[in-house]
Parts: sequence; structure tokens; C-alpha cells
Amino acid sequence: SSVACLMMSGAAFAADMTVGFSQIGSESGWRAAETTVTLQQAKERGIDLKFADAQQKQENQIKAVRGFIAQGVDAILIAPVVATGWEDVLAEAKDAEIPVILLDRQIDASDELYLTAVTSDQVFEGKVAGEWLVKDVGDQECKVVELQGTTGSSPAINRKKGFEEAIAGHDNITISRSQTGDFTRTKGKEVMESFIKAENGGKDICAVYAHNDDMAVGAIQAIKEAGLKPGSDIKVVSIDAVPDIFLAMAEGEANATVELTPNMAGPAFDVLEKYLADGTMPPKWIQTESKLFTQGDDPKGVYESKKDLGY
Ligand code: GYE
Repeated sequence: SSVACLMMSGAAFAADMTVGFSQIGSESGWRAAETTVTLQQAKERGIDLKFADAQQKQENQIKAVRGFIAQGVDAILIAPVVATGWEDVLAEAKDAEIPVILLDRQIDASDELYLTAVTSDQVFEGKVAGEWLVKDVGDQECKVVELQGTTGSSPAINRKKGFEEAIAGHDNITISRSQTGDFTRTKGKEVMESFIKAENGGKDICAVYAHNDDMAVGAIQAIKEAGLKPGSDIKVVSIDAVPDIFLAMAEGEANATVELTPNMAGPAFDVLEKYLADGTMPPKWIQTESKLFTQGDDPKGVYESKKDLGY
């Protein structure tokens, strides 16, 4: 097997390693950074990375994974666009003894079908965003509109759940409208425009909760075009911590974000190298950190420190 063979080649194995990466696409600034960081990480480690962009389609991902299996790669990374429908192709990888690591999104399938998943706790992210809002509004009535991520994706499902958990029991806070913006700026803006129309020109909206910063940036644009002030007339809370949201926070146009590292590949390659060297089994979930940033956290400085990190 490839495991035994790599065990014999010892420390030099990383240089001989070929890894296939099925990436979702480039819907967000965070996603683009993850791609950049993954390519950098592979290069630094001497890993030959085969990159496949699925253009948001699961069927393209499944094709890419089958291609990687046919090529006999040593391992496969998948950022799974949606949570369901992975059993067959993962069973094929398992039969071929090719370890699979999930990056940034979880799936609804037996964890025996993959080696590990490197992701944030997405329910927790939603909770952090919701708890920030609960604190910020106090007893005030607050109608929230929600921009969901890609339908059927684990971050959309879980970030919604966590936020709802945080506001549960606070009857002054209600989600009045909720729709997908597919994690993109364009759709985030479009959907926010329709929310504004439906909510008295935006005057009835107290806050927008976006499942990622890109949709929040689109929403900020829509709020401005409606003649309202994002960050004050309508509060803006989102997730990812991409550089642009810190620029918006510095301008007072966004209120809070929850940081998600674009470096999922580093921890993935670390455990993969160990697994291929001597069979060391990683935990089934490698959880990345989730940290809240608000306007008081030197957004200009954070922007400066992030802007060259591959975003
Ligand atoms: O938050 C969003 C991206 O899967 C957790 O996907 C990731 C999400 C991220 O497009 O910006």
C-alpha cells in the first residue's frame, strides 16, 4: 500500500507526495485566501498539489475526486460544497486506500469515510455572532434579516442554528427575513435590496446577520444606496474576518465579525504527513479557532496585518 511504501522512504516522503485538492470555487474572499494558503503550504512542504476548481458544483467535485483516485494520488483534500451526497465517492477513495481530509466544511456521512476534518465550530460561530447582537441591543426591539450561505452547506446550516440558539429567549430580537445569498457579494447585495424593499425602505430593519463577510459587504452597499447608514441605522454582523470587513469596521459601517483562519491546509498536511509516515491516526475533527472582532479592536491595524496574507 502507499502507506507502507511511504513508511520505508522515511523523512523524504513529503517531497514524493502527491495530493489532490477539490476546491469549491472562489465565491468569497475567504475562499480565495484558503486556496492561496493551500498552494503555499504545499509548496513549502514539497508536496505536488493537483488543484481542481469545482465552480460551486458538487458533481464537478465528485468528478475531480474520481480523477484523483484514477491517478493514484497519495491523499485527497475536499472542501465539500454541500453536506450530503458524499458516501459513494468517499467509499471509492477508501477502497483505493487513499486518505481523504475534509477542509472547512463538514458532511453528513460516517466519519469512517474520511481521515479527519479541519473546520471551525460553525454552530459556535453563529452563537458568537448572536451573542454579540444580544449584548449590543439590550432591551431594544430588534428585527434581524439574515443572509444565509450556500443552501445545504454545513456553514449555512450551522451558522443559522448557532445564531438562533443565541437569540432564543430574547423575545425583543426576531429574525424577520432569511434567504440565501450564496456566500457572494453580488447575491448578498441583491437579497439585501429585496429585504430593504420589504421592510419599509430598510427603516424596520435593526440588524443584518450575514453568514460571511462578503455578503455583509454586499449588504453594506445596498444599505448605503437606500440612504441609510450601515453600522448604525442597520447593524452589520458577520463571519470570516476578511480584510475588507475591517476596512468597513474602521469606517463604522460594520460592527462585528468572527474570525476564520484560511489556513486549513497546514493542520491537514501536518496530520497527513504523520499518518503516511507511521499510520498515526489524527482525531476525527481538528477544530480551528473562532474569535470575535468588533470596532474597538483596532480594525485599521487588523486590516494592515491581514492584507498580505493571501486574501
Ligand atoms: O465562511 C465562506 C466561504 O466553508 C466555512 O465558505 C467556509 C465558508 C466561509 O465561502 O466565506
